[in-house]
Amino acid sequence: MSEAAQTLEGWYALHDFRSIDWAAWKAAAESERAQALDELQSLLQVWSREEADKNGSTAFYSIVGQKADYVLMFLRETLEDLNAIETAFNKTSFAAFTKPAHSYVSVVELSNYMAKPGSDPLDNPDIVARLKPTMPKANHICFYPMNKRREGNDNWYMLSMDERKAMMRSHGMIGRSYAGKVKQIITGSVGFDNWEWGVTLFADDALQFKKLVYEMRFDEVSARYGEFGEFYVGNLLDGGKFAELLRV
Ligand code: 76R
Repeated sequence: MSEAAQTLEGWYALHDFRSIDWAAWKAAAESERAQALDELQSLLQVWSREEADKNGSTAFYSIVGQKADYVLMFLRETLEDLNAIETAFNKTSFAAFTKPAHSYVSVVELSNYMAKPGSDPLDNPDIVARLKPTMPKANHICFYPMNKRREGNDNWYMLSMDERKAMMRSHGMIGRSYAGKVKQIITGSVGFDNWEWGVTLFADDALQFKKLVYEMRFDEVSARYGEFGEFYVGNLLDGGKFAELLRV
């Protein structure tokens, strides 16, 4: 058996994609819409206080295209916290104007492929911070799930630790060349959801997603072993922008 990579886990993640029920929204009375928006704004305030207190982080983005209208991505200490957030949202009158579009459950993950031998990663404050990250308020988000292939001769899980390390190093070097332009959060979802990882990227310039993902396709670990699900891309929201978007 090949040696499994050691992973460190941080906050749990829920990507909650919803669509607006525009017919119901437009048919509602002005007062109902105002009430619904108020309830949503209160939750947004609760979530932003949790972020300020470093008890989690929340990202709020519109989604371009028909897969969803918006995503709320939550990072919290436990799966119970994520469940409580979902339930609190579902109890608002705003939720009645939304339809589920997609969701993804995972946990922030760092692997030891690039770790310095002999050191305890948890002594490194940068690593600890990456396990419980405050998500940046970048202009754009990009999310997609992925697997590492295990088919015939292309089976990631049959490779030796050294072979995987060499490939992950090359991957990491490409990634690092986008430092300052793209922020990535890798979340592991083996045992939690349909794919092995969720890839969430943040950037002020959306073209950097295309350039980064394209460049990585030529790198062996993506070219030979990467399998990808659906891509979601969107624009930064806040309570005010969302109210504007919903004005009918
Ligand atoms: O520097 C380090 O210590 C981290 C190095 C690193 C690891 C271990 C790293 C760097 N990644 C790692 C692991 Mn990544 N990453 C992806 C995708 O579209 C594709 O082809 C793949 C989707 C992108 C765009 C991306 C970006 N990475 C992983 C893993 C877990 C693998 C495992 O455990 O087997 C996956 C699934 C994955 C996928 N990667 C980086 C980036 C970027 C931008 C970096 C540099 C980040 C930084 O230095 O802050």
